[in-house]
Amino acid sequence: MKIALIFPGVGERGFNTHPKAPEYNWINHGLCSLSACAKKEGHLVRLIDLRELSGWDAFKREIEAIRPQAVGITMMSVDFECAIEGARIVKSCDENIKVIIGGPHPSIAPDEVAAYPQVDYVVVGEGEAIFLKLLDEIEKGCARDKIVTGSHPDLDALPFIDRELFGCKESAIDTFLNRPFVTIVAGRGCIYNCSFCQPAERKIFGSRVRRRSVANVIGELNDLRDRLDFQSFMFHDDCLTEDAAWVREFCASYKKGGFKKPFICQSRADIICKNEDLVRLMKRAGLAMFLIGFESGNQRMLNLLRKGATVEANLRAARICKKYGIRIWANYMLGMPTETREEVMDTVAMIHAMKPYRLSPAFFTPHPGSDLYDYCVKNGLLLIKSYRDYARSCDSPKVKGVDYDFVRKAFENSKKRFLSVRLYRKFDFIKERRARPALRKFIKFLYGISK
Ligand code: B12
Repeated sequence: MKIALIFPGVGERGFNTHPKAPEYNWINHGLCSLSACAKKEGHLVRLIDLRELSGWDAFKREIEAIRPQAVGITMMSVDFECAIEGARIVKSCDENIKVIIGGPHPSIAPDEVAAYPQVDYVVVGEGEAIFLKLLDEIEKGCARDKIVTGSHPDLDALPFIDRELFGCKESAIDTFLNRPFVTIVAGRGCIYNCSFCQPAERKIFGSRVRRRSVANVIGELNDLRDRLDFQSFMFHDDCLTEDAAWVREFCASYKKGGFKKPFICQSRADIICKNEDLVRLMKRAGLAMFLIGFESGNQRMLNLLRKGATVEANLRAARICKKYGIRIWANYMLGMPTETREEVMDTVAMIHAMKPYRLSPAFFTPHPGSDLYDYCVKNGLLLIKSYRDYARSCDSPKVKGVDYDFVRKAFENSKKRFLSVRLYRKFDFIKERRARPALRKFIKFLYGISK
């Protein structure tokens, strides 16, 4: 069968955005995996990446040129409108083309997606096996329910993803990482229970984490070395370091395989604090940066987020990374429900105290399928009106009660170097624990006069 896979990732930044931000030309692993499986079965697969197109007319021309029998569209909540519009245009070209939609949003809210007449099938969860089954049934002309549920595959049994679908080109997330840069998914699922994410991810990947064997991942890296001569890579896993034994085995095999290229991955403050030896081992194997969701510098907020970490652990984790020369990409959020100005400033103070290599602030965004989203709905706090507002940037208010003018200023200030931070750097005594409340007060004072 001739299939078109569609990446509608223009919800946040619009068309023609492909080269503008590094992560905006990253491949989509879900589609690449579906493509590898479909090609293995002999199907012809083409990609339409909306980020590369000038607009909907160009999309229509692509569909008319490819004339697929079926299209597979992936969908995050932020891309809802683009995915649905894409499906409408597909049907306007030829109503016999079957439209199959899967991904995070359809897995969380299948009925909402199935309500659209231009959608033939909505896939809940992981799609490899069910996608092939649907293609087979479409070919044979069988009918079945509109909403279908996928199954959790044995990841080692899947073919390596089809990176060629996206032309293998991915920009490095930072200039210190050389190109060719590649992204890898070593496992699926997350054991943690953060309220801003779960239970949504469990609905896609199940409650257990399934990780590929180290040998399988090394096999893919060997392949990528031979074919692309990659110079650096990133693990996309939600929390690679959650399985310390896996990471230890990986580091040993990576070194044994003669790999020396730097890699980066996500981790958590509590894990870093509890496993300093693991951090040292990873550094020796090539770890160049940890992306860490510190999220907040206020304990009440960390508890609300069910982060399972403390402010003290956040600060300690940052110190451990610095000790081993590991760069920190600090993810944090401002504007949580019920968060006070003082609590927002606690995060600003924490970030200034950490002085991470990279700052990655986000306006808290309640995502459908998460407990904090439900909390916002239940308490009448949800202000999001358009799917595009599910982006982490902030063009319009997301949560009732949040003073966005204040949060915007705090957001900007979190990225600035305060005088107090320079003092903090200079005078060791301020680094002492006892002095921290005073430092916090000082930062709040400075913030007050800078308003
Ligand atoms: C890598 C990643 C990114 C990359 C995306 C790169 C890219 N080009 O796709 C970057 C950093 C750019 C990114 C950005 C954003 N992301 Co993101 N991201 C991830 C992450 C960590 C991994 C994705 C991944 O590769 N998963 C592994 C693959 C195999 O799984 P999959 O894509 O879900 O695909 C499987 C199934 O969903 C299904 N499936 C998917 N599509 C289809 C299509 C069909 C036809 C079928 C049958 C099946 C199917 O089958 C696939 C194979 O089993 C996930 C968390 C996670 N663990 O998945 C978050 C996640 C997807 N991101 C999320 C969010 C919120 C965002 C942002 C909105 C954040 C922001 N900046 O504001 C943006 C959106 C930008 C966009 N639209 O491109 C949320 C989505 C929540 C939601 N309700 O939509 C997630 C789930 C994180 C979370 N827990 O909150 N992200």
